[in-house]
Amino acid sequence: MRIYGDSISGNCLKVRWVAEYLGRSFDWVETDILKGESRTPEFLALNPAGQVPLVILDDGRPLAQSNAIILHLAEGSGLIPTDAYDRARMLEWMFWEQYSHEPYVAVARFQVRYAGKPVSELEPRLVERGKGALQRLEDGLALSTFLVGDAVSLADVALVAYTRVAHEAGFDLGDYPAVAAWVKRVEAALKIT
Ligand SMILES: N[C@@H](CCC(=O)N[C@@H](CS)C(=O)NCC(=O)O)C(=O)O
Repeated sequence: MRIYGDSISGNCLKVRWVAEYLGRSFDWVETDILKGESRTPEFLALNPAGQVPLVILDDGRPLAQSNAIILHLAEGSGLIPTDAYDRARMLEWMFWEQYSHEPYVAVARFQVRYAGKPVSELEPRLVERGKGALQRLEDGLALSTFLVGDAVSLADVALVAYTRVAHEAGFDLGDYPAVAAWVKRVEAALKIT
């Protein structure tokens, strides 16, 4: 399997972490999005969306979208609950991550860390929505060890990716103690350093 990814991207790291956790062998093809390497004609032939992560499976089939990729890689593993309702709850968190967390927390981080914007100049709506997403996580984790019950799942993988670096956008995880403790638990469970 070949994974095209940029190591600065949480979406790409999700794929790397799941592949490593499951002991899958892969070649990592570092693809620098800041240099436009996901927009070259060669890359667009592999993924017309022009984005990483992208995997080329062992049989040559391509697959994009981080959460679709990790779902495929983890099929049949302990990272996906067997109970149908719990599996759907895992997906609930993963869809929420893409629409209501990543567009604020990850975008704010990109603007500060990689585009050089001061935190004070972030669009207020981005900050407000990012804080709202972190509070939603805090509430969801108040009574449980992981996002879906007592075992680490793809929901945790998807949501830890940008939450663990939220401070790079000026968010203070000290305001969200359950989230801060959960980040450490997920990093330990997945052996992320
Ligand atoms: N929803 C997609 C987002 C993919 C995405 O936006 N990738 C970014 C890096 S995080 C990218 O490739 N940006 C480069 C570009 O669009 O040119 C996923 O979860 O994989």
